[in-house]
Amino acid sequence: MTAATHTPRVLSGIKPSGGLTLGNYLGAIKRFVDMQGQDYETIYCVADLHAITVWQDPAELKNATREVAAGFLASGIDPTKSILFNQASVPQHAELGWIFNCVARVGWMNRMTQFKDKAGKNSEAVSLGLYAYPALMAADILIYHATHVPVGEDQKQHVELTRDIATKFNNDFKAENFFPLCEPIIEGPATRVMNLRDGSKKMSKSGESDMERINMTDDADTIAKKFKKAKTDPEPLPESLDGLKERPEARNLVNIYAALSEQSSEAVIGEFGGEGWGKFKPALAELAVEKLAPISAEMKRLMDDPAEIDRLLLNGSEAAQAIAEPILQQTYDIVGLLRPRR
Ligand code: AQP
Repeated sequence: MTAATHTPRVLSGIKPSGGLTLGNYLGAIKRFVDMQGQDYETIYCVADLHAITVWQDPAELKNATREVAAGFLASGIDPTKSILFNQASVPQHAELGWIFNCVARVGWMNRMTQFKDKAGKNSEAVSLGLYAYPALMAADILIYHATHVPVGEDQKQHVELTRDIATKFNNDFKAENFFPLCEPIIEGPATRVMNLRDGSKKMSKSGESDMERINMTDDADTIAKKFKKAKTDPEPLPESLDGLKERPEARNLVNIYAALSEQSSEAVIGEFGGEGWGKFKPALAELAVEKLAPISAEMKRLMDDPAEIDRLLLNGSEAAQAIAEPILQQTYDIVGLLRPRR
């Protein structure tokens, strides 16, 4: 049995585990929007099943799910061009996820650095779901036979694991090429946006302090304040990129500027090399406000009509299931799972 041939298919998602950050925007959403206009079939999901691998307040989760959907839509994901849905409304993800739990090896999971980072010293007490998360992520991708996965740098290892799972499944069940070997797409100057207070950590939704991240819904004053207080060093910006090698915080701010202004980090250094932070930080804040303010205004408008967001997500979930269900049924047949029918 071989995989159906189809146009290159893109799958990616974001967890509703807190407000969207500039890291999510530059590392993921902005690139999802760019791929929509190219020669791909694009499928994007709000990964609510991944969010609950750590505690989420049930009273907040539905709202957070709609807010991530609003973030996608406000940034330019067009439901007539892309399929947009929330993961819990397409049960085929979880069903294939279980099969992949039985394909993936414990030794593979033990090597996942994101689990080690998130579990920290507390690894005995975290949920089994947090440990198994990458197998569900593999299912998110492979339930659509997706071929391309745009992600930030932090997710590269999970996409590589997805390839390992696909290969082992295809070999174990002698189902040559049934699951394709997907490619991670990690491009541009902002594939790892760093924490504003510590340039060795990535910017995260769930980081401890609000000052370490820019939220997509922050207002202009808050954005200006956060960049002003962002950790830097006393040196002015260097005249060449090489001069940023040992300066993680400075490099991060230059990369953010580059990604927001859609130019290379070299070009930013060309413009600001030799300047001090008193000039660069206000310019960065102004640029971030210019790009984020219209998105956050549109998110607020969309969030005023949750029924409309739900309607769009329902359409997306029907379109997603139309692709996922036949692939799940083929998978069940390959594995030999009985489904008596009337
Ligand atoms: N700092 C970042 N820089 C670049 N890309 C990033 N992404 C996340 N943070 C950055 C990318 O956003 C997509 C969605 O990520 P996710 O929400 O599913 O999971 P995450 O990577 O765990 O994101 P957070 O913000 O760090 O969430 P929490 O704090 O809840 O764990 C992915 O493509 C990711 O690479």
